[in-house]
Parts: sequence; C-alpha cells; structure tokens
Amino acid sequence: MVGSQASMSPKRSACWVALAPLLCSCALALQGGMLFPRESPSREVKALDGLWRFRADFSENRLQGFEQQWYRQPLRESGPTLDMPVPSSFNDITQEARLRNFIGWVWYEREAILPQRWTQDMDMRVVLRINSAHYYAVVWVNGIHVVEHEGGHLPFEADISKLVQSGPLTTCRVTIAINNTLTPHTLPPGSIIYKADTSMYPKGYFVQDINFDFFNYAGLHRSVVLYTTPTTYIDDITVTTNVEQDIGLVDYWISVKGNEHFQLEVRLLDEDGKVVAQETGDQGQLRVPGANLWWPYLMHDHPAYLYSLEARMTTAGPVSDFYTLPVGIRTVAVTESKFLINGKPFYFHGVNKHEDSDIRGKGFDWPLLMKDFNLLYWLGANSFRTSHYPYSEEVLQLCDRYGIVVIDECPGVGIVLPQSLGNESLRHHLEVMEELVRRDKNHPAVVMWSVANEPSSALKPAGYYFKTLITHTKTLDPTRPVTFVTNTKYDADLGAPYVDVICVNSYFSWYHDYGHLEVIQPQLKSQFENWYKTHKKPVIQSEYGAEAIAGFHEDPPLMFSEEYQKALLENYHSVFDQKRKEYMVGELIWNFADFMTNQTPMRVIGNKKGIFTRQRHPKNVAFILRERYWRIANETRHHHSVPRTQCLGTRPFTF
Ligand code: BDP
Repeated sequence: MVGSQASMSPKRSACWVALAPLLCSCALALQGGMLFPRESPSREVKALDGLWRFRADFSENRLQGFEQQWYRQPLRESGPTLDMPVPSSFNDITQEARLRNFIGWVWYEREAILPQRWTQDMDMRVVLRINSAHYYAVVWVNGIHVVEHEGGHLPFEADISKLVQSGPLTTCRVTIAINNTLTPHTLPPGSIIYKADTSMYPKGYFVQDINFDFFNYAGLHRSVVLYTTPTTYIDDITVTTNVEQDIGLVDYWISVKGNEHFQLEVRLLDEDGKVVAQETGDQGQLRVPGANLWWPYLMHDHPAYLYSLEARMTTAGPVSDFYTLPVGIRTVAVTESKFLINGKPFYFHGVNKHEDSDIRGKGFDWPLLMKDFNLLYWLGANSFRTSHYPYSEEVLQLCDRYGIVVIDECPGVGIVLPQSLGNESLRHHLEVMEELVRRDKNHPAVVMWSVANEPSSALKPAGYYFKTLITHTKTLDPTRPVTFVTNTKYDADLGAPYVDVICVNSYFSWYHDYGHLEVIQPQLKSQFENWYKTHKKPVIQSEYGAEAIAGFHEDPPLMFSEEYQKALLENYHSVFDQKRKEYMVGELIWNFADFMTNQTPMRVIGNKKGIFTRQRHPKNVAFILRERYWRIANETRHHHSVPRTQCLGTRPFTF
C-alpha cells in the first residue's frame, strides 16, 4: 500500500543521508506557499490579461535588450513593438515565419493601473504572480528587477509592495523578458545546434533540437495577475484526507507569514454551506461524520463532492485574512494489482491531452477548456494525464469539480541524452517536483504524480536518477503514488523498481511492423505479461494510438486512414479486455486531440493521433471509444447504469 510508505524505514533513511546534500540545496529553492490567488473579503485580484507590448530580440546574440536595458524605460522608447495577446503563445499570432520559429529572448510589457488603496494602505501586500512564462523569465517592475524563474509551466511571484507603495505613482510598468531556449539541463531538455558550415548555412546559424513531439510554443501562456493580501497573511495550506468507517478526516497545516502572533479559525462547510466541522490553530484535524466522499465521474451518483475549507486568520490588531480552499475527502492506495480510490478498484478509462489549439498555441482559453470538459463527459472518460507538463490550475480545479481523475506529470519529457541524467539536471528536476507538489497537493482529482515521460531509463545513471527523484517526491507527498511513463523494455528499465504503478507506452503496428495490425494482439499480450511478471505492480497502458487524417478513408485499412486508427484501437481493446480482469488498471488513448509539433517528414501539420481534430471535431474512433468507456463505466457499477446525458456546471463553485 502506498500510504504505508509514508514513514521512513531504516533502509530509506540510509539512502536519504546519501541524498541529503542534493535535496537540501533544492529544498532551499522554494520559499513560501503558492496558493491560487482567490478573491476573499481580505484579498483582491486583478488580472493583467489583454494586449501587452511585445518585441522579439532578433539581434545576433539575442542580448541587445539586456545590453540596452530595455526594461529601464517604456518598451516603445527602445524600438518598435507589436501588440501581443496574453494569455497566448506568441508563435502563431503574426504572419512572420521568423517569429513563429524564434529562439531567444522576447520582451513583454504592460502598464497596470492600481487602485489608490493598494498604493496607500501600508497594511496591504501587493503581489505580482506569473502563472506560466515559457521558459526562463526575468521580471522588472518600474525598471527594477523583482524576480527570475526557470521552467515554463509553474507559477512564480514577487512581493512588489515596496515598489508600488513608495511614491505617488498609481501605475506600475511590468516588463517580462522570456527565453524559450532549451538545453540538456532544462525541463524539457533540448540542445542548440550551431551550423558552422557557411557553404550550407548563413553565418551564425543555429537551430533548437528537441526530443519531444510537440511544438515548443512560448510566451505568457497563462494569466499574469496582481493580488493583495494583508501584511500578516495565510501563506500556505496543506490538506490531506482519510476515511475511518464513515468519518471523513481532514488534516490541515496552515502557514502564516508576517507576524508570529495570530489566531486561526478553520471551518469546513458542505455544499449547502452548512458548517460540518471546525477547529482552531495552525494545524489540526477536522472530523466529518457521515462524510460525502469525493468520487470520480461515473463511479458514483454524486461524484466530485467538494467541501470548502474556510481559514480565517486574525491578529491582535485590525488585520485579518480569509482564504477558502475546496477540499475533496478521498483516499488513494495501490496494491499489487489494483488502484484503489476510497478503497474501491478504480480503472482509468481516459485520455492524454496537450495544452494546444489553433492560434493561441498553449495559451489558456476558457471556451476551449469548457469544450474539452464537455467532450470528456460525452466520451465517458474518467481521467487524463497532463502529458507532458503541468497544466493550468483552472484545469485541475475543473477536474476537482467534475470528478476527472488526473495523473499529474511534470515537464520531464525528452530526457534521452546521458547528460540529461546527471546531477545538474537532477537538481533542477527535484526543484520542479517541489514546485509541482506545492502547487497541486490539495487537488483531490490528482491521484498520482508522474515524474517523466519516456526517459532513457535503460541508461546506467537512470537508476540513481529515478530512485532519487521518486524518493524525494514521496517525501514531499507521502499520500500519493508516484510513477513515470516508460517505453523501455521491461527487463532493462532501471527506474521501474521505484514506481508504484507501471505506466507503459506502446505503438505496435505503428512505429514497428507498419501496416501489420495482426501483430498487435500477441505483442501486447507479451508486453503486459512481461511487465507484470517482472515487477508485480498494476499496469496502465499510458499511451497507444495511431495517426488518422480526418476524412481519409481506406478499406482494407491503410495507415493514416480513419479505418486504420479504428482497427488498431480495436485490436488493443481486445487484449485490454482480458488484462483488465487481472492487473491492468487503466488505458489512456494517445491523444485526445490532434496537436502541433515541429516540422518533420513524420508529421503532417502536427501529430494526427487525436480522436478529435485540433478543432475538436470527432473522428470515427471517438464513437468507438465512447461506446467502450460507457460500457466499462456501467460494468463497474453494479446497481444501475449511468444515463448518458450528463450536464456540466449545475453545482455551485468558487474560483
Ligand atoms: C510517444 C510520446 C508522445 C508522442 C507519441 C507519438 O510520449 O509525446 O506524441 O509517442 O509519437 O512516444 O505520437
């Protein structure tokens, strides 16, 4: 059972000592919590969405912006600017090919008008939060450097109170320089390849090489927000839940910053707003007799039950702070052959996704998000993996609310070069897992962490690398299982001994034995049997699929036709139906929708393995999967079947 691994066995503490120097240096990297900015009686939020001024630094060394200190004055004073929407990737917004494929620093700038009380009330903290800047970001406010951050998918912030409260100004100029260059030690990794042969390439020519299969979109992908808190404030909340008989247990830890003297009152409210438990102090346990558990979509008549944890902090003075956190009470455990949610076997029938769409690239978009959740409900999908990086927090909030179970993956994709398995990479990878766990630890929908996708886990350093990474992740969060997704052979994978669940990707009859659908069943059977025999852990088919260009038809089926995609899936499904009676605990199709990739002769304007097109139109396989997922959902519910009309958004919710 995963839960029981929480306490540190002597064996584990020995390995902990060996890892200590690495882990300590990375624990220092994280300061403070990263609570989602929510409005409350003590907090205001101001999103800086909309048009920003923008310039890509096309200078040969890409450093002109720093040399000329573009942040010191309004960007338009140092040269021409474009209007660039935020949130969005910048790549597909203009008609310029050189901007679409740009590598290096781009500059964003926006002026924000601040309410007068923000700049005059000295009991108020003003925080600038950047939810996602891909990949490396440097931030200035009114020309003063305030923060830097590495990593394109997780939020970071800076307390800018002193800057905005020091003068008569009620505006502030936010400048963000972002570099999308990937190196062997970034996550995801990449390499810059210089093409020195001037008979073939222009002088100074270089390209970005990557080992992952999605376009390296860049820019401010999620909202940039300003928010306030009192100067003594709730900095972080951690909640873990358990169930004893019918009593729901909610353990909480709250950290307060700014003053050591404070009182905390904590109340747990049900969906009708009734207080069901309360406590005082910065840590404690809320006990909820007859608790409504958080169940996945289709596993229960009332899935995704959310309580609200209201924390109220007061000091002797006038200061108080309020924060409300949605809480789902549920347990997760793994046995030798089962994945259990609330003690019941859970079977993942779902998808792998990408944050990807026309024009906005990886930019956050509410209409797209709601469409995707409606499609998941329509499909009867109960889960997805955040392949291959952390998605926006709003996505996870909707998963909590709709009961969609998540395997939360960090951006460890394309770790194939030996130097990407060394200490420098590992140190950063540990930090990224800390940032990810810190951000997502309270989401009931998140049931497992994935530390990587398809790394070279047969290479010698992979054993130490994954042992360290997984041990550390379990220390950060002892309540959830940890995995990484593999495509290495079952007997060569040096990381597999450390995972709780085997997640395996395979593309039989697609990347091997092209066109030979008849090999799928024997190959897939051997795959499952070998993995289980060797590791005795539950197995998820974390990717499988075939490319189909919507509207291409061939019978007998040929590769890239919708018929081939369908036949390939059906062959996989017949083996799944045998193995899910044993130790197979999930199937996640690759991919939910077609998505953009680098240009290669292997891809026809992106990857076409979607069951929906990039515009979310169904291909024929969407209907096959729909039949299948609803059938599986109904098989696992013994009392009665679930009606197919499901409606999103009928229950109350606070963002
Ligand atoms: C898998 C990768 C995924 C790719 C997929 C494919 O995990 O990112 O997009 O193959 O080739 O190996 O379609």
